[in-house]
Amino acid sequence: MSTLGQRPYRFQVGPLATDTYRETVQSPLFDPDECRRIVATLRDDGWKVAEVTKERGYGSKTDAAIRSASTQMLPELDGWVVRRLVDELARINDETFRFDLWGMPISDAPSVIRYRANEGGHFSPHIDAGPGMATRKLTYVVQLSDPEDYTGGDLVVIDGGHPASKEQGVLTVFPSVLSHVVSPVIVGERYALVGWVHGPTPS
Ligand SMILES: O=C(O)CCC(=O)C(=O)O
Repeated sequence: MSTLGQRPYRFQVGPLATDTYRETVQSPLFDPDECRRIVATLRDDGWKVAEVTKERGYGSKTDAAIRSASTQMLPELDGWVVRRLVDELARINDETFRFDLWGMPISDAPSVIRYRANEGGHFSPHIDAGPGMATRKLTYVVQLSDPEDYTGGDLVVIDGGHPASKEQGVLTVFPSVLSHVVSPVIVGERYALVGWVHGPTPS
């Protein structure tokens, strides 16, 4: 018997759930027509420059060398898009990750990210969880663009997992602690629906 804090603690032999930290799960979520409908709800004047977290997680800043993209929150957070997304994320979490989750805070609500070739659209390698965003557990990305509409713009989960499908409407989910990158868009533009599911404890 050992103690951790005040509690008696016994080391246990048992399965460790660490494998789920290296998974990337993909699943078709919307058909091409639905993807076009989602993009059509976005406001032309709704785009903001997408930011990156400052060193040590306190606040955010723009830095086009790290990330060049525009973002806007989904205009409808209580409609069919989010309902379908939430149902599928819950199913995937129950089946694969089994993280303790409490949901999506409004400050991290589903947003559409736009990467344009003529703006050098990309996102350098990064992780989504850490200081200032410690309760992010799962990152999700839905490809809203037809892959014929752009070249480059590949989402690659570097630290484990599989390369993300570029197929329109496919949802990719992975633990927010995994490092990932969006390669530069060379031609055209790419839209992706991106967000995070949070849990009660820091990652
Ligand atoms: O656009 C993507 O595919 C991923 C975006 C991303 O990595 C992020 O917002 O953290």
